Amino acid sequence: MSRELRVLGACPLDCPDTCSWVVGVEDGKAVSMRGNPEHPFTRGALCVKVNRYLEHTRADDRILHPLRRVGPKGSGRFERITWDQALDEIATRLTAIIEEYGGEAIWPYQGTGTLGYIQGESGYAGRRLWNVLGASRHDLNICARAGAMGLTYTNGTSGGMDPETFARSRLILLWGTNTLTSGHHLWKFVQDARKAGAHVVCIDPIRTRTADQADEHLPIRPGTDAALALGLLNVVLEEGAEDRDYLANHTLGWDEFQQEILRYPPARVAEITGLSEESIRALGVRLAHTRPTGIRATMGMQRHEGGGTALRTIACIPGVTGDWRHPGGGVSYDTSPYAPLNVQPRYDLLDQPVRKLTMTRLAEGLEDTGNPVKCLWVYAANPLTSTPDQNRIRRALAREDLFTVVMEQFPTDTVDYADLVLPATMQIEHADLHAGYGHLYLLWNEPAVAPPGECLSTTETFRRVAARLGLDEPALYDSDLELAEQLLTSDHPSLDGVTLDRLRKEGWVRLNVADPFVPFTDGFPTPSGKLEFVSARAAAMGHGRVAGYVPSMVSRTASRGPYPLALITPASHTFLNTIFANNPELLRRAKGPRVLVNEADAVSRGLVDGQRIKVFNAGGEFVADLEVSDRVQPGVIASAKGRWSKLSAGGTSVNAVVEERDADMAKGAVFHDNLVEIAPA
Ligand SMILES: Nc1nc2c(c(=O)[nH]1)N[C@H]1C(S)=C(S)[C@@H](COP(=O)(O)OP(=O)(O)OC[C@H]3O[C@@H](n4cnc5c(=O)[nH]c(N)nc54)[C@H](O)[C@@H]3O)O[C@H]1N2
Ligand SMILES: Nc1nc2c(c(=O)[nH]1)N[C@H]1C(S)=C(S)[C@@H](COP(=O)(O)OP(=O)(O)OC[C@H]3O[C@@H](n4cnc5c(=O)[nH]c(N)nc54)[C@H](O)[C@@H]3O)O[C@H]1N2
Ligand code: SF4
Ligand SMILES: [Mo]
Repeated sequence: MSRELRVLGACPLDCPDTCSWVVGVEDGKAVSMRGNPEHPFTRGALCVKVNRYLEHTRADDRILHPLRRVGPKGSGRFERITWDQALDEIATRLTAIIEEYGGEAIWPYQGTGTLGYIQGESGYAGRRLWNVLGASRHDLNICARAGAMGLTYTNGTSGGMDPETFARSRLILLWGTNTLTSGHHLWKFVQDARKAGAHVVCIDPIRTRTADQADEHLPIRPGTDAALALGLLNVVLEEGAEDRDYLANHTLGWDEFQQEILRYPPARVAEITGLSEESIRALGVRLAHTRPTGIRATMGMQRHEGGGTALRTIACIPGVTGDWRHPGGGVSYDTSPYAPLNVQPRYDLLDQPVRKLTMTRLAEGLEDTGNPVKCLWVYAANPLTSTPDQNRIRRALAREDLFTVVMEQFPTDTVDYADLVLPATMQIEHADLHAGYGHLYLLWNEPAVAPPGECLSTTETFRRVAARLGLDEPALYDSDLELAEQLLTSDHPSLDGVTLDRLRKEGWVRLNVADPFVPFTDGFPTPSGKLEFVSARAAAMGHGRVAGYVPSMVSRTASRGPYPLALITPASHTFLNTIFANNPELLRRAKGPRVLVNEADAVSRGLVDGQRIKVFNAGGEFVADLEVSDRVQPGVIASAKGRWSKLSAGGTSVNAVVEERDADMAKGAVFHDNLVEIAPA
C-alpha cells in the first residue's frame, strides 16, 4: 500500500512552458516529481533541467540559515546568525539609510528566478513594502522588453498566437528561437503540424539543435532579421500574394510600408543578411502561397541594438499575408498579456513619485554618486552573473558603503558580495499562482513539503521585515491565500469561472478564451484599432514612423578593429539562466565552458579544437574551450549563458564581455550583439 500523496504544482522558472507538475510526497518528504500527463501543454514531460529539481532542493550547498558576512566583500565568508539578528540588522540599517539619504537610496533588485504572481516578478512581490518605504522602482527589463515594445507598436500588445495553434500552421518559421532548448513543449505541436505536411524553417545564426530538426536552416547574419522580413515581403508582392482585403480593412499605413518593402529586393537583402538570394526568394514564395503561416519569434533576436525594431517589422508580415484570419497564422512571442490577473503593487502607498532604476544598467546605477544607491536588495536574481558588464558590477558590489542583502537558495556569485544572506524557499515549499508566457493556462502551485532549515518564502520574509520596521499598513500583511484571491478578483471574461478553489483542486485551468484562440478578430489594441505599419507612438519615441530595418551593432560596424568576432550568448540546454549551473550532474553534461568557432576563424589564429582560449574585448574576458564547428559562420562565435564565474576558470563568465549598451527599445540588453577577439588562454 502506497502512502504517497500527490501534490499538484507548477514550474516557476523563466521558461515559456510553465509546466504543470505532480510531486509525490511520503512521510512529509518529496519522493518524486513528474510532468502532469493531463496538462495539454506539459503532456507529461518536464525537461533535462527540472528532472533534477528535487535533487536540487536537497543539494549540499543549499542555503538553510541567515548568514552575515565576516570576510571582505567577495570572499563569500559568512557566519550563521538567527532570523532575529538578521531582521534587527535590516531594520537598523534601512532606517539609517532612509533617514540620511531617503527611501530612493534602496534599490530592490528583483530578477526572474521565479515568475510567480505571489512570490515572484509577475506579481511584483515585495513592491508594497518598497512603496511604503519610498524605495526606487526597479525596471525589470532584462529579458524580453525590447521585443515586446516593438510588437506593441505594430499590434498594440506583445500577445500573439496561442502556441498550441502551431499544430494548424502549414509553414512554420522558428525565428530567433531555440525551441528544443528554451521551451521544448512547443515541439509536439510543431510535429503535429509536420504530420499534416507543414514545412519548418529555422532562422538563426547558429545551427542549433532546433535547426538540426527543421526542414531548412537559414544561418542569418546576427541582427539583420528586419531586413529579411522586408525581403520576404518583397517577394510576396512580386507574387501578387498580398491580402488586399485584409490590408484595406485591418491595417494602417500600407502605402508607406509598401514603399519601404520595395527598397529591399532579395539581392540587397542577401547582401545584408549573408543568405543566398535563392534561399530568400524560395522562402518568400512559400510565404506568399502558404496559409496559415505561423511565426515563432522569441527573445533571441531582440538582444541586439536593432532588436525591438526586428520584432516590430516581423509583426508586420501577417498584416500583409492576412494570416491573422486563421488559427495557426500570425506571430507568437508572449502569451502573458492574456492573463488578466489583478496585480496590486499598490503604488498609491508611495508618498511621492520615485525614480526608476533599470535592471540592465546595474553597473551605471551603482556607480552614480549624485543620488547614490546605499542598499541593494537582491531577490530571485544573480546579477553578478546575469547582467551586462560583469567586471564593473563586481567593482561596484565591493563598495564598503553599500548595504547588500541577498535572498537566495544557493551561494551564487552575487551572494559572495552580500552583507546579509536570507535563506529562501524553493517552489515545492511555498504557494504560488502562475500563468505561462507560452500558453494560455493558469496554474496553482500548492506547497508539497515544509521548508528545510530556516528558509522562508519571499512573501513571509517581507511580512517579517515590515513587522520589524513597525509598519502598520495592513496591505503588507496579506497572506499568500489572500493575495491569490486578490489576483483572481476581476470582471475580465477570461477569468470567468476561474476560482482559487478550482485551481487548488485541479492544479490548472485554461483561461476562458475561445479554442482555437485567434487573436485580433475584434481589431488590434493600437490607437487606430488596426495593425499599424506606421506608428505615431513609435515616432514620438524617436523611432521610424514606418516599420523598417535598424542594424545591430555588429552588423553596422563596417571595420571591426581589434575585436572582429560577433559573440552570441544564448540559452544553455542544461541550465536555466544561472539556475542549475551549480548542479554537479548538469555541469558534467554541459562539459566545460565552450565557445563555438568556425574553422576559418580558428585556423587564421592558429587555434585548434579543444584548446583553452580567452574571449576578450575592452570590457573584460572569459575562458572557455574552443570547439571548431560549422554550426557558426565565419565571423560569429557562440558561448552559452548561465555559468557561475566562481565555478569557471579565470573567475569570470560571458557577461564580462557583454557591454552595458541599450537595444533600440526599453533599454533592453544587447547580450547577442558584442564584438570580441579570441586568443590562447
Ligand atoms: N534550457 C534553457 N531554457 C531557457 C533558458 C535557459 O537559460 N536555458 N532561458 C529562458 C529565458 S530567461 C528566456 S528569455 C528564453 C529565451 O529563449 P530564446 O528566445 O530561445 O533566447 P536565446 O537563447 O537568447 O536565443 C534564441 C536563439 O536566437 C538566436 N539569435 C541570436 N541572435 C539572433 C539574431 O540576430 N537573429 C536571429 N534570427 N536569431 C538570433 C540564438 O543563436 C539562439 O539560438 O528561454 C528560456 N528557456
Ligand atoms: N550573456 C547573457 N546573459 C543573459 C542572457 C543572455 O541571453 N545572455 N539572458 C538574460 C535573461 S533572458 C534573463 S531573464 C536574465 C536572468 O537573470 P536573473 O533574473 O538574475 O536570473 P538568474 O541568473 O537565473 O538568477 C535567479 C536567482 O534566483 C534564485 N531564485 C529562484 N527562485 C527563487 C525564489 O523563489 N526566491 C528567491 N529569493 N530566489 C530565488 C536562484 O537561485 C538564482 O540564483 O539573464 C540575462 N542574462
Ligand atoms: S524549465 Fe520549462 S520545460 Fe522545464 S519544467 Fe520548467 S517550464 Fe517545463
Ligand atoms: Mo529571460
